[in-house]
Amino acid sequence: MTDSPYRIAPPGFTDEQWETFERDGILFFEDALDAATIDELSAAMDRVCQASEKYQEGQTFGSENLVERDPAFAALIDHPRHVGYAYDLFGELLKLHQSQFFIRPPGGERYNIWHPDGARAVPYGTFSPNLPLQIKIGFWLTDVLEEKMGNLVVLPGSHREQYVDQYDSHEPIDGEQIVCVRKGTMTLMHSSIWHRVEPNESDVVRKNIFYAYCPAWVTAADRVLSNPEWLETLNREQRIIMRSYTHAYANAKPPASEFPLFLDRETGLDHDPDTYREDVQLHRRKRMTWAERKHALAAT
Ligand SMILES: O=C(O)CCC(=O)C(=O)O
Repeated sequence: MTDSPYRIAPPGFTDEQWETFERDGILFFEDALDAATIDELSAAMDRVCQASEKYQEGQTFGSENLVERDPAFAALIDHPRHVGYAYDLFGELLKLHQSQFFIRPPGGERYNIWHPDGARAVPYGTFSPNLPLQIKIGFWLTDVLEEKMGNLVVLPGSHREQYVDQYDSHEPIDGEQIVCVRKGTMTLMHSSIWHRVEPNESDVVRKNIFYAYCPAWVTAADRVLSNPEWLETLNREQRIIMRSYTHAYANAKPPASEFPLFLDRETGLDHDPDTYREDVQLHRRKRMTWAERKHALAAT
């Protein structure tokens, strides 16, 4: 037990999961969501659809910045089911990059062509060839058990490739994986992995949610600033992870009040021991991420 007001970082990668993530660029967690959670999130999706003037039943529909649209989505910002994985990568500068859902009905248009996520002209991999600058967590709310159900399609291992011949097309690629998942599955994807979407020729509407995370200084995809009144409704960690700064440089150098975001899972500390003199202030200290430590160990 600790009397610290701060939370210990929730669980993240096991060594085996890390090895698979580094090799394939994607992880699958079956039965990550129980039936009640699937129902709760599906109901929140329905509320967002009903509140939108653009929603038309039977048409492909997507919505962004979900977190501000329904409390069920705000609760996912720092949910211990997945946030520890994002913290393992982005550490004390963790930020929510995007929260979005997709509804892909039978025959729906606008299924995506091959692409990686992130910057185009100079992609993330140029700067960070080994560690991701963005990850995307997927929550699958409907069974997608066969091909041609509006599936996500990934090319495992392609997160280190900056060129793919089939870019801008739907052409199949040898080695691609047409993702077939049961509802309740969570996926965790390196955002530089190449992916596309299958047409939906089934009679089932595909529904899923994506939450992407990145370091604070990477620009968000679905907002510039969050509504200050809405931010007040969040807990401390959720509010920090939204990184809604009116002073731009705070994205790189957040205020002292935002440290620690979490305490170290193993030591329970808010800092890395033996790195600086005692008097160096916490918000000015570098803390190693779990993934950084893992790479450092692998290099020795
Ligand atoms: O709908 C999907 O499964 C994937 C959407 C997509 O390509 C993306 O989020 O970048």
